[in-house]
Amino acid sequence: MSKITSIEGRVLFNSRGSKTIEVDVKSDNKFLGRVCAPSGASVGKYEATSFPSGGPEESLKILTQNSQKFIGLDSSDLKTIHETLKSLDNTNNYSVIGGALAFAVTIASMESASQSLEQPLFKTLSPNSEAKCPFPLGNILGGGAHAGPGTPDIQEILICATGSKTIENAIETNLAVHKELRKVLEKEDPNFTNGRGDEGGWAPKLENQKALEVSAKACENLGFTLGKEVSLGVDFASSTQWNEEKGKYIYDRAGFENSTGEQIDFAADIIDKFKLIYAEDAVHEEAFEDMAELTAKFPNTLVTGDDLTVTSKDILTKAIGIKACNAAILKVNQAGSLYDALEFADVANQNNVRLITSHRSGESTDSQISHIGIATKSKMLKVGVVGGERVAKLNELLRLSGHDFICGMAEI
Ligand code: 2PG
Ligand code: MG
Repeated sequence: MSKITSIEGRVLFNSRGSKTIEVDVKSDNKFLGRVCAPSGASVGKYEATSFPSGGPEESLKILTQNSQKFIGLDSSDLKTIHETLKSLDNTNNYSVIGGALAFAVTIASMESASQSLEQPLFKTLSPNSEAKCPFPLGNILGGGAHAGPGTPDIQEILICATGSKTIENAIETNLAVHKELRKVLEKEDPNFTNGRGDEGGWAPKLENQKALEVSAKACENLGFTLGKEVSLGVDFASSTQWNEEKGKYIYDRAGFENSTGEQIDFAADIIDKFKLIYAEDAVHEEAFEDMAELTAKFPNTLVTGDDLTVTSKDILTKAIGIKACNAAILKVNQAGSLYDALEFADVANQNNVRLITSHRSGESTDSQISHIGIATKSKMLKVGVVGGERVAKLNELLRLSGHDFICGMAEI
């Protein structure tokens, strides 16, 4: 058992250039766990608040004023560390201390404990289970809240090398599709600037259907059959389009509106036509019944909740009750602390809801989420395809597989 001997933080920047908080937890004066919190652009209504009203500086001040409460704790005792945070903030959305602080303190403690135990983080989080590698799921074309005017309303078109037998091949295949898509886009529009969205996916001036077609074309050009070697996914991020007052989904960029029924058909047509393996937030964050309709219709697609389930075990339990989804995103900072997120993972795994551990659009170069994906038995790891802060997570999977820590790919 190693004891926390120091804990300190600092304010620095994420991949979008926004301020965030980083925390260093040291055990036995030498084992360092360092974690920097990410943040989202398309944020669910019921997510933990990233920072209190005073921003990252206020979270840092709270940490500094309360650091003594963590000194002497066993750095691997996640529950006690979580409870210490809860003693500073008993709100259910971390609005007092900020979910980003809860994220950084809990993961940095477990990282520090792993250093002292001389084992990878995923083993500290899940000591007894067989480690499988999640399939990387990456953004190849972006729009919505992650890219500017003229791009698709749909937030993300994703690639997953579903036919790959190794992590090396899966990563290489995703990279090849991303590269080929650039060529297809340059042919389609000679003025395409090679601009990319927040997560490294291309950000062309195209409407939704065309964006999906060019993505499929890139796969075909490489000799791949959709649904075989590779599969496409979509994060509709539909809460971005949802207009509560009108009771409609407004597709500003493409210039149409969908009633709730039309939105279900819109998503279903895309799932069918492009044989999607993965469909995230196809309806808005409170449309549980509509999601259930899609889940019943597409048993072979991961009909996934993100803003819908916000890594909350209570909301997931509600979703399970009405079979709203068969898969769910796990983002630790949506929940706040790692303890909260692991509880959510247990509920998902006990109820056959497949997990996808995910990055945020504003990221750090840390790679602990790769370990969290393995430890939670996630089927996929949604971390992008290119960009230093995205590749850091993929490279960590390669490092672990190179050491024989992981045996085989997860079964989707
Ligand atoms: C999402 C995420 C990550 P953000 O909606 O799934 O891709 O985006 O971090 O902006 O919420
Ligand atoms: Mg999403």
